[in-house]
Amino acid sequence: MLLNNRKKIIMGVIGHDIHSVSNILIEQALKKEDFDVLNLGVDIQPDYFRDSIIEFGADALLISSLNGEWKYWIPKLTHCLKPLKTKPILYLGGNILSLNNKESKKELSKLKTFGIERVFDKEQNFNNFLSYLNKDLHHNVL
Ligand code: B12
Repeated sequence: MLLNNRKKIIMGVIGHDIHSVSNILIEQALKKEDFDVLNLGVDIQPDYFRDSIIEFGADALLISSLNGEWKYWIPKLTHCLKPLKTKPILYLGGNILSLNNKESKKELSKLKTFGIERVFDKEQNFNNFLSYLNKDLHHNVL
């Protein structure tokens, strides 16, 4: 069996969210960057993320939420990943933060308590995300 040392990434859209466009685009962009990508697609519940991490092994888990359901699902995901000995770095992107500045600060700090350090809201540049991902995975800065 040939082994490679490409970093492994699992991605999917959490909850009952069926917005698929960004999911497809992000997968294509990551494959060009030479990552091993397992795309679970849309409508993905926490236990499926967990089982995939166990099966595939993952250095990073990219969670998308476009329809606002993340507030319900992220606490459930955190609970579900708790028993894992090695956890991937968690990234959350999509339509995440409120427009209200005060509210969005609260949301960010809440996400930190759930172990999500990297949040990429809708208007953020994708290259910015890729540079964080490369730094996190290749230099273990978190
Ligand atoms: C197309 C669309 C649909 C289609 C989806 C078809 C499909 N196969 O994907 C249909 C009609 C099915 C749909 C349904 C619904 N939708 Co809709 N939809 C949209 C729309 C118009 C475009 C989404 C899109 O494809 N954008 C293009 C992609 C490329 O952009 P993106 O999704 O924003 O993703 C970018 C970033 O967010 C980022 N990103 C995404 N994930 C991640 C992850 C990481 C790690 C990183 C770094 C970046 C990242 O990358 C992308 C490129 O920049 C948006 C409005 C809009 N203009 O955004 C509403 C929108 C997302 N929908 C919305 C809603 C409310 C719904 C429904 C609940 C409506 C209803 N009442 O039924 C349902 C939900 C269905 C469900 N179960 O999820 C809301 C969500 C509001 C919220 N977040 O609170 C929006 C914002 C419309 C609005 N202004 O109200 N929708």
